[in-house]
Amino acid sequence: MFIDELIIHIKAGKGGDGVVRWLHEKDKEFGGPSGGDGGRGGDVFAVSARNLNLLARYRNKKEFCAENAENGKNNNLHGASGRNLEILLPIGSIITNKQTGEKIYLNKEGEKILLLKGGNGGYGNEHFKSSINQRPKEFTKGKLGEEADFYIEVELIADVGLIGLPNSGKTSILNELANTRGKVGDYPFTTLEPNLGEYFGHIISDIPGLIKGAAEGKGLGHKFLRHIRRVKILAHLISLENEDLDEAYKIIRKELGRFDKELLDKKEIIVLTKTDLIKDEKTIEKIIKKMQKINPNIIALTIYDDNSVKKFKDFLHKFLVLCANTSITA
Ligand SMILES: Nc1nc2c(ncn2[C@@H]2O[C@H](COP(=O)(O)OP(=O)(O)O)[C@@H](O)[C@H]2O)c(=O)[nH]1
Ligand SMILES: [Mg+2]
Repeated sequence: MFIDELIIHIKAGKGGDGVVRWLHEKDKEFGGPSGGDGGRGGDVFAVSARNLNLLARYRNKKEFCAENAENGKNNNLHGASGRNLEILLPIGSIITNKQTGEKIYLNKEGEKILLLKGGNGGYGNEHFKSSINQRPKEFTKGKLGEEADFYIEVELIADVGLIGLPNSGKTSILNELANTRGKVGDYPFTTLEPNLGEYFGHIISDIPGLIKGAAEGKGLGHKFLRHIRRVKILAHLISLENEDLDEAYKIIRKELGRFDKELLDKKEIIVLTKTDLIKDEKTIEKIIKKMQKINPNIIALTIYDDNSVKKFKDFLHKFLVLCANTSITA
């Protein structure tokens, strides 16, 4: 199951207490102080990884703790520090500390960001020794580690987002581009989770479940719409099976706009799919001409013809390069 939001409680480790100990020396009735300091409690870090299924791992575990430190020891030995805790989270995670409101974005692979600090260790009685106090009995306790609830949500970060009505061929194209193994089916909602693939260094994301009413929560669309926010360009797929292509296009655009107007400003290409279903080339050309009025960046393909898939790949690659060179960030 794909999980893209979660609340967890995290605690950094407690510092160890300082202790009161005395040296035991031969021939001396009273040895000096020798209580060591407590160790430092473990810190907690978020570490980003390229694995979308990470949140699902934490579904049944809502408490996370770094290790507590050890108390001080005799002979002035410090207690061992607690081990740090690293929580692996997917790239694209937005982590909100619910106590402070602070937000952290994990945008790149391998980022490591401090979430909570472990508590400092307390002082042992050796620390309090001075010329006027040879036998201090003071010590301090270790401090508690920081702790907080965190809301974690994931927004996919991708170069290309494949959108379109169910059955438009999104998963099939992702499979062609990236050799992924998404489920392909001729009934709606085969893809219940977004699939990601890589094509020559570009991350391609298959965004399923967009239907009429998705922005209001119909189907599963609302769950996936937010993943479009951080996609650089949209590849809008329209199957030639649709009797009214214009209408099919508009349904999706309307949902995008309803969810977030800014999604409509993203660079978009139109991909007419399943050209094999129309035998007459001229009809396809006519359709392309007509749809070009909506968006001149248009291409038609069938996954059953390698040549047309290759043309699409080149087209997509060129478009991505063009967007990068004109520094389009939307
Ligand atoms: N005839 C034809 N069928 C296709 C083509 N691409 C995909 N399909 C079929 O259309 C159905 C839906 O495809 P899928 O990739 O699951 O669409 P998605 O719902 O948009 O992800 C599947 O049965 C595919 O085999 C194509 O180019 N031509
Ligand atoms: Mg699909």
